[in-house]
Amino acid sequence: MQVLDNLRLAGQGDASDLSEPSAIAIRDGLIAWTGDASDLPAEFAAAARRDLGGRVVTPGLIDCHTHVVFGGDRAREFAMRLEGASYEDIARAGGGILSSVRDTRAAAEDDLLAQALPRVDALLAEGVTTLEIKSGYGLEIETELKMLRVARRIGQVRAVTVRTTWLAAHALPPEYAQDRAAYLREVVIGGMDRAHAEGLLDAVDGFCEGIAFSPEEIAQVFDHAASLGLPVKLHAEQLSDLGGAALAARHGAISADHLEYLRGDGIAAMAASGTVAVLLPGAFYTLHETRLPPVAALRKAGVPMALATDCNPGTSPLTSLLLAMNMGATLFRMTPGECLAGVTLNAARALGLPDRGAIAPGLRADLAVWDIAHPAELSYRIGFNPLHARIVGGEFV
Ligand code: DI6
Ligand code: FE
Repeated sequence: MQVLDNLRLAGQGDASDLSEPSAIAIRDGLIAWTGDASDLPAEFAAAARRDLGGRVVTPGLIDCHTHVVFGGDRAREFAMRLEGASYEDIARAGGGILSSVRDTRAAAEDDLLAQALPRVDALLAEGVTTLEIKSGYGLEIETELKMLRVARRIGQVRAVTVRTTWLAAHALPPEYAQDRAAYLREVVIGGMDRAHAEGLLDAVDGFCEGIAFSPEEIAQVFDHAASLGLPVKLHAEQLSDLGGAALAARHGAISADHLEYLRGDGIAAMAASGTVAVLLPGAFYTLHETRLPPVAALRKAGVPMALATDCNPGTSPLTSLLLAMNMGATLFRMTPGECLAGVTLNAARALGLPDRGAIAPGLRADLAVWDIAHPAELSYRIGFNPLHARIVGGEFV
């Protein structure tokens, strides 16, 4: 039991709100009470107290969409794109995702972990306490499972909750170039069964795009996920509009992600199903995308919006969730309050985690303590990290 004292709460509703000096009582890793210290219930009177010096406290940040486990890098491809090659050109020529697949297949499990940890540490250094990690650079069962094991090990060697997502439907590997149906059946669906049986899965994702999988193919993947009781989410409308978000919504998806090419029918479907829109400005920026996700229309329709890094070697080599917030504001015109909700409450919803993402009794005591005067500073600054401390399950780390 402990009491954090002399702090100001942000991140509940609009980030422009900042509470009067308050206290948080923590018991068994959960938030037990918050309020004015003079009202502290007697049951916490004997608890150890920690004075936070008037600092701002938010929920621990949640990066709800990453591909942070992968082998190698794609700096050469970055140079090719600057010389004019498009992301799709490179993918169709066997580069892109497939180049990371070669490096990920070749890496030993320990090596893959060693390559991922510096990226993870950069995220944690900015207050991340929950991290989603997708498979999808194996495209064969053993390597997909290896990625998921590495992801789960990250949650053991670092103080962070890791949620793992099956993304075998990320690209078609060359060995199945002549038989897409067999890839879906044997690797995407067969491997999902294996990963689920080994307890390695929290959700199922797919890449619905011309260079990846069609809505009909994704529907098969989603039906199988549903038969295993796994929630689904989708990379949708990133490069074109195939109706992926509406498909995801029809399957009760917890999120649809990217969404630059999303239109009104998809927005209405997401609003009706409560699907979170996960916006990924790092990919928008890296790809020199000019089509903006329809933020104003999502806002108007009441679709919850989250922000994430999409940390991946190709389209978003981004390991800063604070920079994703800044980009959400500056590039996508989200308000600072929406950006903060996007990496806390709505990111928790995008992962199907009702036990976190806000500061309220009964929720996990995952918190971030900041050296800032106002929560909007988290979105306003560029390349500056004001984190004072990270608290995970009630423990300072
Ligand atoms: N969309 C993305 O932005 C990443 N995956 C996806 O489906 C890109 C992955 C990569 O290029 O390695
Ligand atoms: Fe992604």
